Amino acid sequence: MYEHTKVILSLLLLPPVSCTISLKGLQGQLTSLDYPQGYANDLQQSWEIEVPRGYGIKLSFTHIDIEPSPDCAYDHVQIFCDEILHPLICGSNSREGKQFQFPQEYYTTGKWMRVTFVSDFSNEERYTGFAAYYTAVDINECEEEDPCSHYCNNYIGGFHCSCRPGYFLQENQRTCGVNCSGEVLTSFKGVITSPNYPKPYAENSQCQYRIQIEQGFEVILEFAEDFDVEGDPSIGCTSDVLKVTSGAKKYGPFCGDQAPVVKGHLSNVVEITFDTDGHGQKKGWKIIYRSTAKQCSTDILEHSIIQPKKVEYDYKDSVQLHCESGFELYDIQRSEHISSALVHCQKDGSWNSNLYICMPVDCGPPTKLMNGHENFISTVYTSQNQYSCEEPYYKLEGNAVFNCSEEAEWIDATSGQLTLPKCKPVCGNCLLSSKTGRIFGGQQAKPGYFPWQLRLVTTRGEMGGGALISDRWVLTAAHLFDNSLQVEIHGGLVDLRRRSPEGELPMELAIIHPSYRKQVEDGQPNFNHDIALIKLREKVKLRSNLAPVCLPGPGGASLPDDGTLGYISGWGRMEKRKLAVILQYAEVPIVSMDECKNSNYDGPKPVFTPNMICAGLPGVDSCQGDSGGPYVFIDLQNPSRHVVRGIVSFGPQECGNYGVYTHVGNYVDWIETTMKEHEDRETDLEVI
Ligand code: 4AZ
Repeated sequence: MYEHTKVILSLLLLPPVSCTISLKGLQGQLTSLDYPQGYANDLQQSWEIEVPRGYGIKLSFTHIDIEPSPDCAYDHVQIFCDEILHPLICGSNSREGKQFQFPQEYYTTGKWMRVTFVSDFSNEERYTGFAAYYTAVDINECEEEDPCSHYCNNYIGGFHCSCRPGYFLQENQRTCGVNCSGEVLTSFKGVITSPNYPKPYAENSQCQYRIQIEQGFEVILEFAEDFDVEGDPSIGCTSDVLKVTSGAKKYGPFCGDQAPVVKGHLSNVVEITFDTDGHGQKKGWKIIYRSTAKQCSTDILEHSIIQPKKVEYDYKDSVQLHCESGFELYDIQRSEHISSALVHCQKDGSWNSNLYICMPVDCGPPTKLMNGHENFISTVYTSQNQYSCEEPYYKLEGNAVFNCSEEAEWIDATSGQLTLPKCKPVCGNCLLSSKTGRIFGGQQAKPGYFPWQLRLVTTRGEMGGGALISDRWVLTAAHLFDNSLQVEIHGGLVDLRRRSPEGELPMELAIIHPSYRKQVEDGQPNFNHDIALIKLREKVKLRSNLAPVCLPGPGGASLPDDGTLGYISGWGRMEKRKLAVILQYAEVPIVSMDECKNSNYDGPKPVFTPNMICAGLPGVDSCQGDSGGPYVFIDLQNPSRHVVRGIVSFGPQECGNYGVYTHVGNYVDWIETTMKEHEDRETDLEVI
């Protein structure tokens, strides 16, 4: 019933009176309202006590007389401090016979406390309330928190940390560390250890060491075997950590009891940091460092030779540079070739050799071959050139492949010699397919059938023929020069109404066989040795209708059997006594000399010698105007070639029977020696 009444009345009554009192200072007093007369209903009082830093608060109740209730639910005092809400306080410590089970003194470690007093809407009797005082009390932080890593010194209102000898108090004023930073080692070798090594290193330390040696040198680090740093490297060294940094290279974190290995060379600046946590007793570490000059590579310059030759080169080393054979040293800055250069190994491990290059020697374009071609891509050392000739009129004599040598010369790839190959005229090739015909009783030639055929006209207007036997020599009959010292020569012709692209081929020299004797009017005709050579002033450019015929080879003196067919060609007289306009040719057989000897003669019988060939068929013959022209045969050894075996010389009787031809095979030696003799001789235009 009582409980019930309280609830109903509390709903009907006015809201409780509340106030907050702030208390500052080292001591003070607080009492419930109207103490000691008795407190009113519906009170709500609170005190906020605050003392200076470094102090705690001691609150002592001198008097408590508050309406008791189960769990102090109606009226009570409550204390809140150090984040703890203390149990509600009610009852009386001064009434006789009443037990009071609450503490009457409260302490804080913090500097703040709140006290609240609450009364409800009714009191069964008068209660005086409470009275309490507080004092600021010194806190012994050293005991309570152990805030210092080494020594803690308490004083009223605070504490102070101090360190063991060799340590200093760090910025946080709590922890002691060692002075292990700022050391810079500049010598080329040395030792760095953890603080106190080999005694246990200091806790709570951030050590920084720096090795800084001269540029151009490199640091090599080695850890002493007895490495011992707190932590487990497999989980990333969470306790104490040793790290090494050099430029972009980072090593570590290192910890544990295995000496780490820092491989290779570090730059000339190395930072070592060692951070330790607040506990642990480990021996630490020792780094022995040395240094080496930054090395330059042995590959200084492509294709170069260096002196002196060493396995490795250090900073400030210098070498003399030359180039390998086939290369020349080139000074890029001065734009000139030099024989050698002195280069230095620089601080950064590079040579100052980028000012030079070893350039391959340049052979320049290979010598041009007359009537040939060169085929090359480059002209520098080791390049290759392949010569070829203008086929099918010329063929290469000598080796085709030439290499650009170390001496900047094109040398024969096989022999190593400088001698160039030559494009030699190809003889005896023609477009003639075997067709029977007649010259006197012959048929018209087509261009290319007889490319060696030349037309000769003496200064007296006598017509004759000749055969090109090289690109500079003409074979003809000696008797053409009986009345004239010079002839006009035309080549590359078939139809006389057309002009050849070459025009006239001027003669340089005519050489009549030394045994030939000029024909004497009314004397006995003697055409023995009717052979002459003409050297042209210039070599002719061979083409399809201007190419030499072959001379008989060794053993050419022996003639093919009687009846063997050969070609005669020329612009001489034809059946109707007219000179031909289009080159005529005919195939005639060799016949026995008796046929010529036994012919009918109007005048004196000519002289017959073994230097002559008798050939012809009735109605097929050479005639006036054909003299000096060739009588050619297919070479039986090489049927694509034609060989000149005869020169139109004379006719024992009227044209149309047998003709007599100079037996060229008997004169091959004379021809060759004469040509050789005059090959390179500058001779005036003259007849010998
Ligand atoms: C001449 O007078 C000539 N039938 C050439 C050859 C022959 C006769 C005369 C052969 O050039």
